[in-house]
Amino acid sequence: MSQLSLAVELAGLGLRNPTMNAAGVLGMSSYQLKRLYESGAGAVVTKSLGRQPRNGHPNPTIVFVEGGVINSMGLPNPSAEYFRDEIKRLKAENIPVVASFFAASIEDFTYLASILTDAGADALEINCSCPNVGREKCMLEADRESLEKVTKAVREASSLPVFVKLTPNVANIVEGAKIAEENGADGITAVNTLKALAVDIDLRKPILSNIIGGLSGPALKPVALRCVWELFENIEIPIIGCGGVSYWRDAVEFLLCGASAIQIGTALMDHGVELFKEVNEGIRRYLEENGFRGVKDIVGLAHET
Ligand code: RRO
Repeated sequence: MSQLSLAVELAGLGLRNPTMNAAGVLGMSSYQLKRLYESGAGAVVTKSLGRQPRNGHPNPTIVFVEGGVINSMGLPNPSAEYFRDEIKRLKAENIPVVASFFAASIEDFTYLASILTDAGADALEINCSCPNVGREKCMLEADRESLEKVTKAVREASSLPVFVKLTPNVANIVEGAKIAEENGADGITAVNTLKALAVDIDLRKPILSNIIGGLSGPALKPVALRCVWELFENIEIPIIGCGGVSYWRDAVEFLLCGASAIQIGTALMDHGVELFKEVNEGIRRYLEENGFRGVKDIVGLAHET
């Protein structure tokens, strides 16, 4: 029996392997999340939850483009209040749960952090990077002051590990990450989707009802890798890589660039939930064949000269 283990630790959160789903993909119920865990995910991430239930934007909210998908779902979710029992169901089965949430005010961020903590979540992921709600002012992406206040407020409201999910839609992703780190974040999830647009030439109109959406999938991967690379060189807290992981090799690329764990989103639509097993087996094979003993051995290795 090999001594090799895929287990990782993220700011005190111990996981059996470094994979999770990305927030928003198959995270709308405990049933879906349980299925992800049973398929091999190391932890599961809820759909981003708000204070009130939301239906999201009218259709079309998703369009397949070359190299990925553009979505403008508009934060549909059943509310954090409703999700409390879903989290409790997952915790009754010892499933590690990362609760993703968003709000439009500091007061709501604080409220959500405390009810999700009380529900039993293992970690919080602050979504301050949704590309699809700018007009409603929940979009904190390039706003340093809000990022500082939100991180600080959530940090004070919860003793759980706090991850801050950042947007790639900024000139310098390190700035936001440093603000989050200085204000108590335990990790950075990099990245959310990249602002994008698709056009229907017959209708001569943008396809999505919201016009602009967020690009995910293979086309996002090189951008996400670049962000993880820059973050690893500039912050101390762990990085969770997200953006275009479709095969085990992609996961290894993220680990080598400095991610301590990875999230898979869009590829679950094409490859199904079996992908977690394939990715974990691929990482294990790679570690074995190259003489490494664990995931930690390769985190950031591509930075070594
Ligand atoms: O629901 C969405 O429109 C959405 C969210 Br909350 C997000 O964080 N990222 C994204 O691409 N879509």
